[in-house]
Amino acid sequence: MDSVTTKIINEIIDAFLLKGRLVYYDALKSGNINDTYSIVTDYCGSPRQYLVQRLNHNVFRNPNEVAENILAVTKHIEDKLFHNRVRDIRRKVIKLYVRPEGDYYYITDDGDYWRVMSYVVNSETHDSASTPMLLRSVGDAFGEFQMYLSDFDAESLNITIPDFHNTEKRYEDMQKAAEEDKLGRLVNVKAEYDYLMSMRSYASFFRERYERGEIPLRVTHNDTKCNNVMFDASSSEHLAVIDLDTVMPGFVAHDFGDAVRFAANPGGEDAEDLASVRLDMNFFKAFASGFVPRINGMVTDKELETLPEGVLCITLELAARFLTDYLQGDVYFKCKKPDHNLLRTRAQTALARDISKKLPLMHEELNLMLKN
Ligand code: GN1
Ligand code: MG
Repeated sequence: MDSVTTKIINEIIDAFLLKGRLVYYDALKSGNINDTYSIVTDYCGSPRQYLVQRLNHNVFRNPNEVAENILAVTKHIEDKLFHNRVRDIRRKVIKLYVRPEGDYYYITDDGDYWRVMSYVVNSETHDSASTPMLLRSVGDAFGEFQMYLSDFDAESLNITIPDFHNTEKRYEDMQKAAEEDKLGRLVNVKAEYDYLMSMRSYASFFRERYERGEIPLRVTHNDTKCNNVMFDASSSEHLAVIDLDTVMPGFVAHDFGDAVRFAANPGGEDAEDLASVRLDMNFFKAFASGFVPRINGMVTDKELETLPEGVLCITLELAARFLTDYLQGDVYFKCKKPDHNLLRTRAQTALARDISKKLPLMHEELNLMLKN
């Protein structure tokens, strides 16, 4: 344990009046934005576990609005679980801790925002989907999340990151960064840039349908990576959906698409071997078989019809975001290895190419699924 973090974690324990004395903490490495630690305290001889997180204040400009959204959404889900007489509610929805003064953050002298969330004992998350069964369960969890929030007023949510899934804006930012090319890096991603620009017409796909009144805005999670679903480590039952910082009004196809983008690519998001990057149709089917039955009946036919385009659009969008960050000097996403944003750009662009070829296949599979 390094002494700086130990000192801060002890301050957080005091600020939130957490039970016990710090025994141990561990950094959880999977996030690209916030810093997360699991901590263990000793409370009169018995261990207590919590999640402690430093919110990236540059990305989330208004931390209190993030907390308000999390509180509102978790309360809504909790009420539903209670109403449905679900047991072990604390394992199915995370809790955000509040300080005695009523604050949801401890702010250090450096201006860092720290918060505390419940830790679900005997749980695990998966950074990749090892089996179709697991992915079906991830689909079920995110579909259930949609369902629980289907009667939540989307308008009442704060916009924690403006234009988060505004693909047109992401394209504009990429074009601007390419025109500036301030680090001379464009030459390394010219092929990827040209491909993404050739697909630009997709950037307006969902906005146009929304403006024509064909698809509505709903409460969406907006970061549906499979590692944002917790599982019971013994029974493999899915538990809480986590990482609620970006819950905002959005399109259901984006949640569907982002989950497939991440989990149905066996190469992984930042694969170095591009030959391993593809959309695996078995994984696609597995996710859809968990997600679609949950939302079917609640969403419109048009929303169901456009789920495959969600996979393509969100992949193009993330490729554009990685490319932009690479050109701007790696200022947004945490880089965990050299040229990380370059690798991410290449992998997501390769994935988008494969996804665009498989659009008809995805439509076919979904049509079959909906007929049965
Ligand atoms: C970021 O930090 P993490 O893994 O929860 C990003 C997502 C990207 C994702 C790509 C607030 O999420 O939008 O899809 O990286 N979150 C934010 O791995 O920008
Ligand atoms: Mg996230």
